[in-house]
Amino acid sequence: MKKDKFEEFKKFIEKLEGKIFLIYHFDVDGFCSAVLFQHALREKCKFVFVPSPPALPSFASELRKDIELENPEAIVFVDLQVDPKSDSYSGIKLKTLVMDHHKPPKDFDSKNFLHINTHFFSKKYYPASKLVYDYFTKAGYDLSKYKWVSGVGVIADKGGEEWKDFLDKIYAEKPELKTGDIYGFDCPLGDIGKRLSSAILYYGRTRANSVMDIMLDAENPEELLNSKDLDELNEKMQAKIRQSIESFEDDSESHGILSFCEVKNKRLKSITATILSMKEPNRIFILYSSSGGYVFFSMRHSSGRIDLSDMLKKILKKIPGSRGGGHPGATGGIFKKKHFEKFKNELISYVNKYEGE
Ligand SMILES: [Mn+2]
Repeated sequence: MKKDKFEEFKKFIEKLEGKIFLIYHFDVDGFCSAVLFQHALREKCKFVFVPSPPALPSFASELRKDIELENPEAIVFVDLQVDPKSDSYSGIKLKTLVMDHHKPPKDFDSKNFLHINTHFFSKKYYPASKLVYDYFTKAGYDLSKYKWVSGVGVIADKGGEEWKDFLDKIYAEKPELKTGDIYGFDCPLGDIGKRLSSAILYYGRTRANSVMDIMLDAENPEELLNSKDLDELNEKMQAKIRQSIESFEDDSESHGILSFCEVKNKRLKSITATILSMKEPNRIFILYSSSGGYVFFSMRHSSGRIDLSDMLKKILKKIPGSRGGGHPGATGGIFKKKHFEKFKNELISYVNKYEGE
């Protein structure tokens, strides 16, 4: 089997029909991946969109109930890491496809389970919306009209610098988008990402379909750039994000290059951590919230000096019942609240050791 598993993908897609559960990472890249997937197959499949956080203990049981109720033909995960042999997924026997770019601990193929991950065939940082776009295009599905959706996902997931050539193709077709910092956030495609991420934050997981509908309906980037609704939401959320960043100054606790801060609005964790980390790339920001006896955290670090994904893997091994993962510069996860001090101390000693080297 070739590592890109493209032939297996093609076969899987050819056979796909009927009702499909499309489970996507609840961020802009995840949304864009799901939208592209549906545009490619909307003639023959009916999609049920399920937004997913990267880690939530109740999610698998929720999913099982939904499967029983809706009886889908297959399940597709985009921009998410799923282990079919894990306790939370065991018992789900449906045909499953995973298309992801989060660093997997191992490969997960089995009889009904196809796991495509960019880490198995590319050294590049490869956002999921680019992976979905590339595979469908290579398989002969015409997504050229929605190339810009992939561009939005690539930029929002901080992959713009890696994929300049791809973005240049979008700019060649749509020169009106080529203004500002064209591979970064301050450009029209970046603006769409910001607006969508505000809408995602505003509606939350329970009303995620409101955002999904806006995106599925958009035939071109102008519709999203000129939308008054998105504008209003964006203003509202940007004000809240500014507040959250201001309160970080008062509420945070620092140890060396590590800064911990509990956030009041749990939805703002990851965006606040991202913005703080862009301002101070050498620090590591851990923003967290707690509920139901669990701590949920987002961790960010932009300088690239420490690989957060490697660090987290080592630390979470020592914390029973914890889950998490992500990319070198951005991770998230969950553990029991009673382990908070241990989590903090493990991080401090890991970083101290690392800095000592
Ligand atoms: Mn992603």
